[in-house]
Amino acid sequence: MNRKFQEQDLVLATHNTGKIEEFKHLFGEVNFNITDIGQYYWQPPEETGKSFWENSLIKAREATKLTGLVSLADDSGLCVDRLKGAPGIYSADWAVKSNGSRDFKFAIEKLVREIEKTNFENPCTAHFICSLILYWPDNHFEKFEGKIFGEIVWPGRGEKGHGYDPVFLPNGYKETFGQMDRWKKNKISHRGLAMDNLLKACF
Ligand code: ITT
Repeated sequence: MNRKFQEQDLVLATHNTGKIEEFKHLFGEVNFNITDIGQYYWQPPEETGKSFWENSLIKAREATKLTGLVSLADDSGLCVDRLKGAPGIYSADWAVKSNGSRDFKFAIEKLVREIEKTNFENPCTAHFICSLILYWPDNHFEKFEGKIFGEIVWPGRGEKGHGYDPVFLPNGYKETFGQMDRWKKNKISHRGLAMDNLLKACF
């Protein structure tokens, strides 16, 4: 039996504005407060886990410790079959430039370079994963996952979304996530699917 969320406040344990907008849209109208962790003095913890689950748990636990609130954390990434699942849990790291800033054009260029080294044949299959943890102050947590399968296409298409969206074409669609209406993406995406499971189980 999953624990139900019955509190007045929920904190989103992420700095990623793309994720925050998607979460708020997925929750829709709610009768509790949704707070961004940016309102606190939040030093994002080192993501030292070996899996999406472990990293999501690290972020959720730290956010709850800091705020005293139930937190929702997301660890997600893109897994390319040709690259044995890379960038995977390192998806955000691939965007970090030598000056420390994040640039997803740079990450996508690296992704394409790595794929081109593999003498791939189309389609270049890949999936996005989202691992969510809902974490309570008494250390109880519930976990949920969503995956969406598709392929990598380049050059990237579309200006919408965030991260690797322009190069991800979900199976059964003609538009990349970068071209798709963002709320349409949100319904079918790894995050949308994981949130669907979470909402049914805990809300
Ligand atoms: P937080 O840890 O603060 O949540 P982050 O961006 O560092 O933010 P992750 O460690 O989970 O988040 O890294 C996930 C990366 O995977 C993210 O930065 C994107 O590059 C990519 N990613 C995840 N979901 C995505 C989506 O819906 N569309 C495009 N790229 C996505």
